[in-house]
Amino acid sequence: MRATTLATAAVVALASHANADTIRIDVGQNNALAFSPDSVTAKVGDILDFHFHAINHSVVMGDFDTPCAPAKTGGFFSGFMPVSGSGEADESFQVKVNSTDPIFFYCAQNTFSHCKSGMSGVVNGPSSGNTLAAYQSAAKNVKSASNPASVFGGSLVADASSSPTTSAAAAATTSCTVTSNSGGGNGYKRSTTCTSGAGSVQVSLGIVAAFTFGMAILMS
Ligand SMILES: [Cu+2]
Repeated sequence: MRATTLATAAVVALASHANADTIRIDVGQNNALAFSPDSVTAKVGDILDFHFHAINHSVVMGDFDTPCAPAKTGGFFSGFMPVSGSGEADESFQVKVNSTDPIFFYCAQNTFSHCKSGMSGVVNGPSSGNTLAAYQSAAKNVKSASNPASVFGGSLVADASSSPTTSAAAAATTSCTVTSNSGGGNGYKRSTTCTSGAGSVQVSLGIVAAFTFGMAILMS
């Protein structure tokens, strides 16, 4: 009986792996403080693929009970993704779904209070009880959003649909590791090491300086 259950589980795992889908979620598209879509259904093995739009968004996994704060165990954080002008960040953030339990996520940008304003979403959310609507309602009472100290829980992947600002980002399959990540969402420094087959490239985004300058104007 137990062996049968395990065998069945293995078959199910294999089957779901074979049919893994990549689920695109746009972050802040058309200047909306929103994820689009903000409610998705995913199975184990699927990939959540977050694409970041201007000006500076992020995605953090949270817990239903504490809106706009990082999950107490596990989770993920993309880092802040500054984008100047229009278009998308040169990397998307991909998270593998390991469970069909609800996964709440939000943007930790505090300039214009993104999470508080309803910038959150859910994977496999229930239709009643702990719903995304309930999460967003509770988020209105949160003083400010918070974010983990470093990027974790997913992979930054070169985004072919963006307009690359660096030659390294133009590589079709580039795997990147973020080596530093500081700031609470405004001025933001980013240092990414990307490997694109031919070797390792250090990418420094000039966009950061431009963005910080822009935010200084915005904040003054
Ligand atoms: Cu945001």
